[in-house]
Amino acid sequence: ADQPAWWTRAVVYQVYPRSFQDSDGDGIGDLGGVLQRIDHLADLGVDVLWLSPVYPSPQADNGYDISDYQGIDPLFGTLEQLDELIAALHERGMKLLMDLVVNHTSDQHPWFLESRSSKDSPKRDWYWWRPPRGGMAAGAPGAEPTNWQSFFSGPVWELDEASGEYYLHLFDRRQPDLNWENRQVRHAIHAMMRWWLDRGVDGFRMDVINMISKDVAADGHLHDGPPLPGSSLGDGSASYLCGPRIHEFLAEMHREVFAGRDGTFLTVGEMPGVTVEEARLFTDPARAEVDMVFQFEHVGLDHGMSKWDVRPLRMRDLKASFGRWQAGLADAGWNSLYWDNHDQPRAVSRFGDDSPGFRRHSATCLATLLHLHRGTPYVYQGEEIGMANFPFTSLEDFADVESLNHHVQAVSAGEDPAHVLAALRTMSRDNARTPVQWDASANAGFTSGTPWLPVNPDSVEWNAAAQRDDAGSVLAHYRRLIALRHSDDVVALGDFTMLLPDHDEVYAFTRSLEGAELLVVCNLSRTPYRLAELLPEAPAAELVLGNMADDDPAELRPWEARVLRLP
Ligand code: TEU
Repeated sequence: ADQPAWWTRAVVYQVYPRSFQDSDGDGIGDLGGVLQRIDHLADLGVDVLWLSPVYPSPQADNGYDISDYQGIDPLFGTLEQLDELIAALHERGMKLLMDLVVNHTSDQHPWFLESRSSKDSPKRDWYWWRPPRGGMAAGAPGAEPTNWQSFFSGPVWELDEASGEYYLHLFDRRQPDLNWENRQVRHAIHAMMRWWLDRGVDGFRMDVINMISKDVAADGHLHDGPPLPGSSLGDGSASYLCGPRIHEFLAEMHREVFAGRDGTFLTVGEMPGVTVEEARLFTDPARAEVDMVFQFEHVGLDHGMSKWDVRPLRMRDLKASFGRWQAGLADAGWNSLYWDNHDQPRAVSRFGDDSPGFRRHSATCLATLLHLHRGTPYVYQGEEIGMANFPFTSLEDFADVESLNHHVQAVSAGEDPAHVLAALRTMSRDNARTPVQWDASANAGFTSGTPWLPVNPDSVEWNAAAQRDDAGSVLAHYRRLIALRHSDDVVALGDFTMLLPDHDEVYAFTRSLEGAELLVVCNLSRTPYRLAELLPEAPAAELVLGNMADDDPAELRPWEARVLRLP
């Protein structure tokens, strides 16, 4: 049989550079800061660093709006520093994954400026330009070419007064969508990707890559989506999630960029709304599209009509979702495993219990649950020290474009501002974006200046320095989980079987490979359980890894997690 791919035993660490470490005192993290903290990563034992965008950008969406694909924003440093980072990582046996944001560019990218300059521009067709709806005056309500709602509130169409046409932006209006139907666009992107690989990077995390193919009729028509309740806009996702040419585009990219190249690369497709069936097609090695998907089902389980309509997570839904993904990719395909990233609230606050008595155990319990699944685990900066949501009090505390746009839109639609603020407090992406808490000093060691987002006041107690030499810390637990994946083939490759699918508080499963079997049991609640009553084989099994020092084999305590080896 083929050797299993190297990334089946790898762990990825995500750096959101703006909030990781500042080296020059401007209050914004930078590449110099990543270089200073690189031994934190080596210490943790991670294999891959995924670096969120550092390219030149107006920063309308913190770098996910790129104005030059082949440079580094002076805010973050220089290309030379990026080369240094590649070398420093490689020296330590780690790889660098760049963020590839090619569904859209910044509206300040020269391609867009040129495209916008005239209807006859040779780059006009590089973006999605459309006239107002038949017979309607440009700018009149409803004149937008389709009824689609943007991810960041309002319509996806922005009127360009000069030409009287609209351009498409699935995200902010400063993030126009590229037209992948145009062959020149695809070639330009492939060339850019090859340029980065030649420089020494080890692959790409591909931002919303399942949105690059739009369902467009031969005459250029785009279709309305079903109306959204209580809105004049509609849901256009059927026209842009996993569109008709998506597999063709990704197979072509693989051929043009990766095929035949020496070295070991990693490609991760970030794919909101992807189904298990589609994910299997994207990641079946035989099809040569991408190595793994990064999907969103589990982080949508506490959403109602939208992410701002927050619902309690039901344990059965989580088990059903994770279970379905484990089963669906059991013999072909691969998934990413994550609780946290720069777009999600902090896991210990959202899925765990961040009150003082339970924070450490709930953080390590969630980590154990996740890292013992089949797939490649991702650690988002600060997660490994149990960082929690920020105690936001007013609208002025928020910086994120998604949060600010939502507030404007919801309040103008008549929602109670206090209610909107409460939702932001729970779900805003800014929860993930406060500076990493390195030590107990002022600004937590993140910057000598004024941080662009405030440091969480709990940094006095919750910081990396306080945990580094404490074997009972969250940090030490992450180190052990990462080491276990490296050393134990059952963790990397074993088959997954869900146990107790209907239990509301205890999450349990087995992993098995060629006669070896691990039993994982996690108590996601404050209720203690008699272990023998839940899983009779558990009390006698050998403890491989747990999150409580003074273990009582018979009892599963609040937020306790155990990895056991079955005889
Ligand atoms: O996010 C993809 C995405 O689907 C977003 O809608 C994300 O889920 C949302 O922020 C949650 O409400 C990617 C990036 O990770 C994100 O930071 C960017 O803003 C977005 O693409 C546009 O590039």
